[in-house]
Amino acid sequence: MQPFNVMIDWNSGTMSEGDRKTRRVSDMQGMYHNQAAARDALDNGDPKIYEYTTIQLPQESDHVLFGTTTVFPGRIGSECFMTKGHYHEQRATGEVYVCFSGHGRLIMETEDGAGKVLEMLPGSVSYVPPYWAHRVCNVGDEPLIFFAAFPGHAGHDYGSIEQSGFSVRVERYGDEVVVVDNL
Ligand code: PAN
Ligand code: ZN
Repeated sequence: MQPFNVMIDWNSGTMSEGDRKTRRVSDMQGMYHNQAAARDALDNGDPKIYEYTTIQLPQESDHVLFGTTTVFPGRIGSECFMTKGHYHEQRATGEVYVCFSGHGRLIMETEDGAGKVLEMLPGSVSYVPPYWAHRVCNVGDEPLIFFAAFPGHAGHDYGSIEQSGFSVRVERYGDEVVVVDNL
């Protein structure tokens, strides 16, 4: 394989190569705590929650996959727009998130019951260690744009999160951001 460049447009978070996916409320059924608010959002235009691009490379451990994500600002009820979140299928793979613009929270947890929430802001580089599920919430009024890199063989396990969710959620009231237990 030959080395190559890709270009990232930091205003939008789009990348010159790779497969861009859009996630709307309809793609995240049951993930927001306030189900009535989620239904309202669905009936009112099914807003875009986030978009992400992943470079197309062999999904092998010798390679490093990378991509950008743009989480749009907004809330479903009080809960901030967020990514679906996932474990890596190969649990023993980590990831690096580099935030370029906007303001967010990175929610992480393990199957052993450990949890951690980190702030994401321009210049923050967050390390997601192996075994930690991860989800990003936009707590600001601007798009939250970040870059991610992870081992090629990581794979994505969305099912575990779809079934049991994360143990906390991030809500915003006025300018106050709160992390609430999902009981
Ligand atoms: C990221 C995520 C991206 C979208 O590249 O895939 O932010 O979030 P979901 O995958 O949870 O929909 C990553 O963590 N890759 O491993
Ligand atoms: Zn990941």
